[in-house]
Amino acid sequence: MLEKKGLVYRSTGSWYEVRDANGDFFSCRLKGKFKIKDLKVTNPLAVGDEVSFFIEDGEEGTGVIFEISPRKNYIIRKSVHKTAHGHLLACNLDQLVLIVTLANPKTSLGFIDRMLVTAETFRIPVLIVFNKIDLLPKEGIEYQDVLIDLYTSLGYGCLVTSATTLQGTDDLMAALENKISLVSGHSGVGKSTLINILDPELDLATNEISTFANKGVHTTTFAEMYEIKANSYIIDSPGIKELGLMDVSQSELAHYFPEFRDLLGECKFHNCLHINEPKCAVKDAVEAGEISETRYMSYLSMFDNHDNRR
Ligand SMILES: Nc1nc2c(ncn2[C@@H]2O[C@H](COP(=O)(O)OP(=O)(O)OP(=O)(O)O)[C@@H](O)[C@H]2O)c(=O)[nH]1
Ligand SMILES: [Mg+2]
Ligand SMILES: [Zn+2]
Repeated sequence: MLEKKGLVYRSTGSWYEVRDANGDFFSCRLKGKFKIKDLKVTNPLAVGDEVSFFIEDGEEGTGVIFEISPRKNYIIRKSVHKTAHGHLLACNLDQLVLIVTLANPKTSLGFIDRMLVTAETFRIPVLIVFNKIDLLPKEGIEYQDVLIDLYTSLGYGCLVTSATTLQGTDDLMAALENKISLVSGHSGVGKSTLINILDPELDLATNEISTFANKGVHTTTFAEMYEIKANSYIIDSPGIKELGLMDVSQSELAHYFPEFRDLLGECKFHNCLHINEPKCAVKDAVEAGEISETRYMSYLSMFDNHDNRR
């Protein structure tokens, strides 16, 4: 029996593709009765996890995972099927690359802000990529510039791309260097198309928007990691329709809005929730135009998410 360590590159239900330090791949199962402490999840393992596995004599190429190394961070959403549980999207990330578009299928600010809050729970840096610029009319570009100003001022990276004209794709490649990046966003925004431009050899499946918009079909159906360049890893993942927050209580929520965070000591009540309390520094800042109204609306929407009450 041989013991090895490796990185999970792909997870498809009960099988995991794991790459060891030599670059060899092994198809692994989890050892029976695998329990993860303190984390209620529908998938115990995700892409980006570091695992220890053993290979039984005579079983070349397949292995059994018996340990998951402690995670430095992860991106998690509420499970669509079991709402008390989370679903891990990916683990041990250096950055989240959030692909959005103001063209079709248009990404809402509410969705962007939810993704940002999720990343903020572990302070994972976020790069927001505004794709499909080739399809935007002039007014759309002006509005996009307003959003870029807003999110840049909050400390998030922003990039404008087009998979059609290749605008911004060199900058995107540069932003991925020497990092493990999760690429996420709605279905059809162009995640796989952009990754194919960065590494044409991958030849990932992509699809016309009409096919999934009508049937709700996602072209990419599971997350998979690719080394697009030495030491630059990118994880393509299935589109997300709605992002249910996990592990974010009402009292913590404001801490995950960087522009609120800076004001939290200035509210009259130390336990202010910034909803209808008097002398609230956050609400005052919204009224003074120092905090964006759209961000405050997103805060209220996430706050009202009943499942988060605790
Ligand atoms: N005009 C234009 N079309 C684009 C651009 N980027 C992607 N597309 C098109 O958008 C459609 C969807 O692209 P995909 O790459 O499959 O989208 P995805 O985000 O991977 O979708 P899922 O895998 O379902 O999550 C395809 O028809 C692409 O050709 C762009 O910058 N401009
Ligand atoms: Mg895809
Ligand atoms: Zn307040």
